[in-house]
This record gives sequence, structure tokens and C-alpha cells, in this order.
Amino acid sequence: MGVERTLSIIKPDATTRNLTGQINAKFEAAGLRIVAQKRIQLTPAQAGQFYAVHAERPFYGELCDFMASAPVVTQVLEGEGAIAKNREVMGATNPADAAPGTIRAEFAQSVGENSVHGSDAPETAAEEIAFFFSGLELVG
Ligand code: DAT
Ligand code: MG
Repeated sequence: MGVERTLSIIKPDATTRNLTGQINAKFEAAGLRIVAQKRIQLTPAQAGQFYAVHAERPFYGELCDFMASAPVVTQVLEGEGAIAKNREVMGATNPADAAPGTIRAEFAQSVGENSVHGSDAPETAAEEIAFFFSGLELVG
């Protein structure tokens, strides 16, 4: 598998509750290195572009509005098997199904307001990193 990079987003429900540091501590404890990070506020159109893969889902409008409702922290996490490791630290999409100790089990408020996003495969990780970061911003 080797060293990978993945795109992570700390979502509005978490940034507004001042949970950025606690969430970052979980990534670092799992051996994921935060190699790039910025706090930004998305427009609904930018959120829609990022989540275009879900455009046909019934919750798409709600998802885009939520992601644009307050600042997010976008980040690149690096480590051995980082894509799967990050998904493990995040926990299941629905916090009711998330394993104890995971970010979503501890912090998520609902299936929609679930505190974090993480890429799901090498191809999407590369696309999602390029959506938010230029090569100049990735110093390792
Ligand atoms: P994940 O974020 O675990 O990769 P996903 O890609 O299936 O999950 O969905 C993207 C986001 O869309 C998810 O984090 C929250 C929202 N979402 C998914 N299913 C939902 C549902 N049934 N109701 C409301 N929002 C949902
Ligand atoms: Mg997903």
C-alpha cells in the first residue's frame, strides 16, 4: 500500500463547536500527518461541485447548504495506508453505526452533520486534494 495522501474536511458542525483540535489529535494519534491545512468558507456552488457525485441523491441540496453554512477546515493527511486509516478513524457515515472511539461516534450530530469528510479511494483522493490545494501548498 505504501505512504498515501488523502483529503479530509472538518465540517461546519465541528468547526462551529470548536472541535478542530480534538479531531486533529485523533488523526495524529492514528499516525496520520497533517501535511496541509486551511480554514475556508465554501459557497453552496463550490460545495455542490465538490459533492457532484451525490447530485442525484435526495439529500444533495441539504448537504450543499450545510457544507456552506459555516467555515470548514480542509486538510491533506499523509501516512501508511492513509485513505483507509482515515476512514477507520472517522467511523461509519451514520454516527449510530460508528465504532466507539471514532470521530463520528464521539462528535457527529446526525448522518448529515457528521463532522468529517474523507476520500474513499486513491483516484478520489487525488482529485479532491487537487480541488482544494495547489502543489505549492503541499510541503510534506
Ligand atoms: P461518507 O461521508 O462516509 O463518505 P457518503 O459519501 O455516502 O458518506 O455521503 C457523503 C455525505 O452525504 C455524508 O458524509 C453525509 C451526507 N449523507 C449521506 N447519506 C445521507 C443521508 N441518508 N441523509 C442525509 N445526509 C446524508
Ligand atoms: Mg464519501
